[in-house]
Amino acid sequence: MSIEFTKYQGLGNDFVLIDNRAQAEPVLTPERSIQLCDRHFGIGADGIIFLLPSTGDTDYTMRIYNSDGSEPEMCGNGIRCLARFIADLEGQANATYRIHTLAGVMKPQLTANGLVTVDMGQPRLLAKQIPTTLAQPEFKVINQPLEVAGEIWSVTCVSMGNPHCITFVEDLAAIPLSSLGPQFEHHPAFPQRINTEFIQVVRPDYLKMRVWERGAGATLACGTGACAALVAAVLSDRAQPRATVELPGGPLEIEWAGYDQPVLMTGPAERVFRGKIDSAR
Ligand code: ZDP
Repeated sequence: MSIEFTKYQGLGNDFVLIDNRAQAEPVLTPERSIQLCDRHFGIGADGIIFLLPSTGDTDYTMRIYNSDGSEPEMCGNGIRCLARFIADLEGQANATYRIHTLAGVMKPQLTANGLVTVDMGQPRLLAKQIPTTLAQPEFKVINQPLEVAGEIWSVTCVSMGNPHCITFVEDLAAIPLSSLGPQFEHHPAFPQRINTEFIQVVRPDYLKMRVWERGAGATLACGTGACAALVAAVLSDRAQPRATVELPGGPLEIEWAGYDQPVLMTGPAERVFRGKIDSAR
């Protein structure tokens, strides 16, 4: 079967979007998604995102496969791309959508200046919600020591639906991401594996970040990761409630007014090209 796709990117975090509105299950298998994400043997992407029919009181459902075929609960840059994809399909500007994800309902809004703002819901901070064994299930993990690669790192854990481990560093450029990243990702303290963000606080309203994503490795940007990083920086008095998080692919604006408040993420999402593929190979 031939399937149409559209490629989108948000700050260089790139996704293949599939119009899956006619069916409740993704039309591609995780195995086929791995092939398509390959940058030499496929289309090339950090993940495959499916626009599915609504679930409950929402407009649509989003599901995503990482480039390794695993399925994360949420994807921040991806949901901005999904909102742009829906607007392109439906021909609407400045719309707000309610999207069902495995991490709950997310609310992306296309703004007049061409960006997308997403209400990402509240961060989850308890060890059992991450999940991590770094604290008792009902406790938070803020500035806790974690040994990785023979060094002690001070880490803060935040779930934006998907799990994140944040560590603040003096010199971001000096971090050997590709050797350290996998050791965080597969550390026994994180039973569902982990996305890892290294953050340098330039100013209380300006953070720089590099990320090693669970199931995708070093990417140019991670929306949920930028949200988790701002939450971690606010919790440890390093940042203001509203800050710019600069990723290798560009800046995101993140806002979190504190406990019981949702995290708001604003950034770009752009269509790159369209094409056709076979559902199986
Ligand atoms: O949690 C995970 O396994 C992530 N790799 C999912 C993708 C996150 C993403 N980069 C984001 O922007 O939040 C899409």
